[in-house]
Amino acid sequence: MKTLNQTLLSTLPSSVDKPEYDRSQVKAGIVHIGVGGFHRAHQAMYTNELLKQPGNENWGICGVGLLEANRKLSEVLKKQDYLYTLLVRHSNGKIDTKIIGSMVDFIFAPANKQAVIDKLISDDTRIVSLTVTEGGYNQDSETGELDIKHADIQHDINYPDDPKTFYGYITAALKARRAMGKKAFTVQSCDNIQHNGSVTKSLLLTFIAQSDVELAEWVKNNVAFPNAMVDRITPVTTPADIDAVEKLLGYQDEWPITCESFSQWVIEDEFSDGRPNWDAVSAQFVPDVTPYETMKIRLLNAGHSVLGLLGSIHGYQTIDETVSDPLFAKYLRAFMDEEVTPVLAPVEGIDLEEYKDALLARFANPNIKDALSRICSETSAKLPKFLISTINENLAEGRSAKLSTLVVAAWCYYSDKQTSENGEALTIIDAMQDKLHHAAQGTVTDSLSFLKVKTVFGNLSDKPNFTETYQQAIKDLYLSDDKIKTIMQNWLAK
Ligand code: CS2
Repeated sequence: MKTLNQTLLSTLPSSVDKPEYDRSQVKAGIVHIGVGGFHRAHQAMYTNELLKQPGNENWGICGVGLLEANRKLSEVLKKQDYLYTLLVRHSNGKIDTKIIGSMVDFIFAPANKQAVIDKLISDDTRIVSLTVTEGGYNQDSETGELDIKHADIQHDINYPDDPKTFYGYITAALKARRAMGKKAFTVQSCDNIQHNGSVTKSLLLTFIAQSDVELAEWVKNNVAFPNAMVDRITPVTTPADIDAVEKLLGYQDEWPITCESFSQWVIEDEFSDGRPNWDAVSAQFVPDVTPYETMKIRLLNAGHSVLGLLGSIHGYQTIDETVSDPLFAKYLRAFMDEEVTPVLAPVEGIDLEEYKDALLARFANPNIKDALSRICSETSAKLPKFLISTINENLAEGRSAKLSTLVVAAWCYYSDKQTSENGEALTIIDAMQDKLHHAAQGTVTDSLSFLKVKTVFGNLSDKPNFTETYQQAIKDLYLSDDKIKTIMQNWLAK
């Protein structure tokens, strides 16, 4: 079996969508930290389309993997000349394939830290973009500030020449650029955090100020941190995706990416040293991204968590399976209509009802087998960003947010039991798993035990207008013989 690489490209039929631009001429103007599936389906895809238009060859991507877990990816990409296949799966079963060529280099940081810093200092580098996941920012949920005590952050403050986190790498590079009189690059977050740019700026400035107040001031005045809303559902790659590439295209790609056909990227136009014309390939530049990101994170991402947690307890495996159960679809829609819509500002050019309809249709795509284990992974970093503000804003307006509250209680139950109601073990991936498990186990003696994990829930446990409803939900989950679906039904009827 032939393997995907640069030499193979010219042998593929002209019907295959592949990078026909001269990749040897593409320079990495973008260094991207955190090359997960989402980056490969989203920013790298937009950039690939842009590189097809002449005059953009300064905007290729050099990927960086900071984690030991990125070793395999680094080997696969290198072997494939950084090429990979995108399988765009439509709801009707149609699959569009596209070979992405915008990544022209990849550095596996644990084996070569200095190479990453050198790359960030290079004259070519004008944007450093990030998809390090919500948890990768080491943000304290209660205060929103950088968790300075975190072991990796402490390490990076104490050993600036041996960084582990993006904070350490970016700081080392900006320090050197400043000393060399070079321009600052833009730091562009592409994670699902409201005001992701402003948040990254504030966290990074806090980090830098621990060791160098003057550098922090320079960064504040010279580095742009555009906010952005990013959207494309990208499930974890499975062996079936590898088989699909072999069947459809006749070669072996060890790490293709599957995604839905929908894609959206709305970016604030603030860059320190130029930017690619991503708007020529259907991204949008706007002066203020706030309403878009709030809408997306609170409806789509929170909606995913609602289905993920409740569906896991029931024993479902994927989002499409869960939402095709009419009760789950009804619950999700009621959550969106009754608890999220009232706290959203209108978004210019977007009909919210249509947006919600479209979300339900996207979730129902039977060809996107988005595992609930992916959706529920790192829930402790996600819920504070996706759901807790919705709850707080409803409470402030005198509403109960009962459907969201049941989800929080269900998360307690899920963390406690760690099995579905059929007795199957759940795959739980969460940096706070042990702490949450322990807190959830305390529910039998203190019904608010789980909520008292303040780094996740802030002061929710001190709000009687929340805890009353929460305790009722806990009672239903723990003390009644009802299954989750009956409980959901009852809560919808409340
Ligand atoms: C998901 C996202 O688990 C999650 O956080 O909601 O990965 C979601 O699929 C993407 O944000 C879609 O744009």
